[in-house]
Amino acid sequence: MRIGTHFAYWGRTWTVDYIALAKRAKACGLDVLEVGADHLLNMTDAQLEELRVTAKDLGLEISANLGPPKDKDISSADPAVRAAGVEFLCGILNQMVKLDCKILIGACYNHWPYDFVDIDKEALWARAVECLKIVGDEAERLGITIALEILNRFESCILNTVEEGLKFCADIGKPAVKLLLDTFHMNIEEDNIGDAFRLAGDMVAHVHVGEANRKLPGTGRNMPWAEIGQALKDINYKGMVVMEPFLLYGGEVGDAIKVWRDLSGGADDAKMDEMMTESVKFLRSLEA
Ligand SMILES: [Mn+2]
Repeated sequence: MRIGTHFAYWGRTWTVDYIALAKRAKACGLDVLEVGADHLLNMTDAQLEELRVTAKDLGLEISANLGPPKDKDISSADPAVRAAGVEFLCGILNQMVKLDCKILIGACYNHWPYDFVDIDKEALWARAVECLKIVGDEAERLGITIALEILNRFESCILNTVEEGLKFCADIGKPAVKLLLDTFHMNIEEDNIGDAFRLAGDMVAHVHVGEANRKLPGTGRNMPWAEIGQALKDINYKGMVVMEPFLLYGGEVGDAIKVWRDLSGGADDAKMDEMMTESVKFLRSLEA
């Protein structure tokens, strides 16, 4: 099991020093650092190369997590916005090659955080499918997998369940386009989390893990971790298992994730690392 975390665990801003975070992630026992995919567009080739070499030397893999902005939403009714969205996604894929990053994940099919101004689901779905056919071909050409994240009803009106995700991928019909299943969202929308993983089967290209309140895996009592571990074995899942723990109140990260209180227990930097290290051990114990 290759265990990772979203980079924003450690901070309140989306802008970070990835070189420092890569070292910190490795020190916590992590195998994967999930970075902000849109950040790659603002990085120079030299910066991408520095991060690629740093990660390679550390034995750390990089995944790229995207929440597209509204003006680059491929589900938009405006053809110019859709065209900008396709260009944006293809641009990110090409930057990922320079980083030797093989997986783009997230709500790539619309914008995030979604504003729910347009809730014509069928039309949003159809437009996003057409654009993802183009982006899916580019991903395949570059050897990259796109894992579309199934989100809960408060974050998306397109994909809320694995059943919908499978239909969406079938409509796209491109081998590079698969699914991301996230326990936080599944806990809200699926009847049974283990069954949902088994239903998705080999279409699961990426997994996000977190407690129901987005705390670190293993720190709560509600999430059926043993069942989740068994389901991943049942589907012979070999991809990354990436945490998305959001504990810090305030700042642009806390505001976007809607963290309205401190969930860290007043942790300082050292304590944040200690808690991450413990959670990595917990996830590894699920493999046994
Ligand atoms: Mn997620």
